[in-house]
Amino acid sequence: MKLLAATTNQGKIREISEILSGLGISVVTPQEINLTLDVKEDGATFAENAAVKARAWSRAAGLPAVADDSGLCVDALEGRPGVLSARFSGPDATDGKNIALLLKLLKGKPDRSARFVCAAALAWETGEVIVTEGVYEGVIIHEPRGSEGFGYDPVFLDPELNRTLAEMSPEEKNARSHRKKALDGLKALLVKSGRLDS
Ligand code: ITT
Repeated sequence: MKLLAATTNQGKIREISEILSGLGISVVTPQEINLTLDVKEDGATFAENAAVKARAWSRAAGLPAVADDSGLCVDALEGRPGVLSARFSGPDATDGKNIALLLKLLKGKPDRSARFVCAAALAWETGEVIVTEGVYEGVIIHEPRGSEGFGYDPVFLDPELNRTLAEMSPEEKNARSHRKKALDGLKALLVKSGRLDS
């Protein structure tokens, strides 16, 4: 089965490819097939945005496509940045600016609990789409730690391991992350429907 990783985020591409490896699925990237697409993400939920992205990329590529819409939901910020995580600090957002804004908004707030949410959508060229979700609970620390991963990883601490996601190897993050849980859900649905061998 040939599957397009329907994302422009290199961090996601690395993780999706690694998590889906060994299943007899050949993951191709937009770069590899010379495809660019700007999909409007104006859904209110991760699931809606993931489905819109998966359908659009699948149609454009003529291939089944897996899209990921994900983000960080912080309790003390009423769930923000949520679906706006990528552009939290504005149109010129970078991971560094997003983290700086997050730490500024949390200054003096005792509740540092947060979760990463990932909706994974798999769309076929027919427009059929399935969506699953995964959640990773953690806390936001006061200073970035570690250099692995991407996005908010340096400030997201796994309380059980007492390490940030940026202090974990890719294998460690991919064994427990919100993305891993969402993609495992997709795999299970594919096996159940007979589209993938278990
Ligand atoms: P695509 O839409 O092309 O997939 P994007 O980065 O714009 O790329 P999203 O709209 O889903 O994707 O935004 C997700 C953002 O949430 C991402 O840019 C990070 O800031 C954050 N994020 C999601 N998963 C993360 C993870 O595993 N580690 C750190 N930050 C993450």
